[in-house]
Amino acid sequence: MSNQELDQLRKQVEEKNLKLLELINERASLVQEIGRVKEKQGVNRYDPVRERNMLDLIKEHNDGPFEHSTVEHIFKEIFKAGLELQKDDHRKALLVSRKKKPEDTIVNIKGETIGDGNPHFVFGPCAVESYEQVAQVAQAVKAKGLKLLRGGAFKPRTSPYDFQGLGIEGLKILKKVADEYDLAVVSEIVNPADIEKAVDYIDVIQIGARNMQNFELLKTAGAVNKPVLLKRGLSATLEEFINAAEYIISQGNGDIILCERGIRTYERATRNTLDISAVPILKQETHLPVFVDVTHSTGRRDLLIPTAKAALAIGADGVMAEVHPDPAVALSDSAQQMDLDQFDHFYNEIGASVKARV
Ligand code: PRE
Repeated sequence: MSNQELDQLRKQVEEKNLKLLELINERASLVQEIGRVKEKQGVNRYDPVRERNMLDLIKEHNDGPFEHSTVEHIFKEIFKAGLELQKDDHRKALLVSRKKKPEDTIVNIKGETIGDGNPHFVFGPCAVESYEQVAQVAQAVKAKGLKLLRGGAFKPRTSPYDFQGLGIEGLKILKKVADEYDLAVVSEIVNPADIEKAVDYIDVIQIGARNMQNFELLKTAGAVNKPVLLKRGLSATLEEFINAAEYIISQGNGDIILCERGIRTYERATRNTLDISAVPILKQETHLPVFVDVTHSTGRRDLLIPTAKAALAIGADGVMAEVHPDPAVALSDSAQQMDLDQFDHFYNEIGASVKARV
């Protein structure tokens, strides 16, 4: 074959390439439109029956030289790409999406501006047990110039026979301590009916991992004027996590902090597996601040410092960890909470790494 002939054929192939390109993009625009219609109708994006019918029709018209299986493979890839495009459009349309709002959301909690580019910290006991217990931790938090205190009053426990928390009494203790030490408190609420009452006592509503897809709770939290710290579910994908946040923002409340707290995997060396790459992904996909709970993700005191450093290094807006004056006698999570000396050491170490970063 002369070079001239080859050049001629290649030129024709290039023309076909451009035609194909035009056609697949025209097809993609139609598929995007279908996606918008389906979104409005609340219909599943993936439709295998439709795909099968299209493939059958395509095969019926296939005169070769490609074999049916090859044609099917190529078109299956085109369907897959169209589906991805529909999903991408869906993500862009979410109110929590960075595409919808490019600038970072800053959540202001009594002057503590989460998401402002500086690291922030939430420390406190797993559960509120007594005024004295919370006050001792509050004093240690205050001594470090910190503002945010955590403590659980409603405890969703794996066993119904484990300590369930002090309920509203626990919130009252948190409020008293927060007022005395000029701190802001984060506490988990598990029942939508408690939110209205709870907002008088706490500064941030925490929605825990087990309730990440409790849609009634999410909607109720979205309807009040109070920041929400939303933890990732034990087995939730990031897409599910982002949609849970969307439930809150869709009701009008955009003051949301996302919190990665480890996911359930086959690995037993840690209580959960800290999905560290979730942090930059959530920061890219959403405009919300992202925290890492190093206590629940690892369940190991010896890993709190390295994981907190990793969280801040990868771009987390803050770290949450549990501190108890006497973890050995704690009514919950006794193996993983720091005592006050360990807390000092932890904070010195993290403080040094934060300074090294700036
Ligand atoms: C389309 C995309 C995904 C579905 O699984 C089936 C078909 C396609 O690419 O043709 C379009 C579409 O969403 C639809 O026809 O319902």
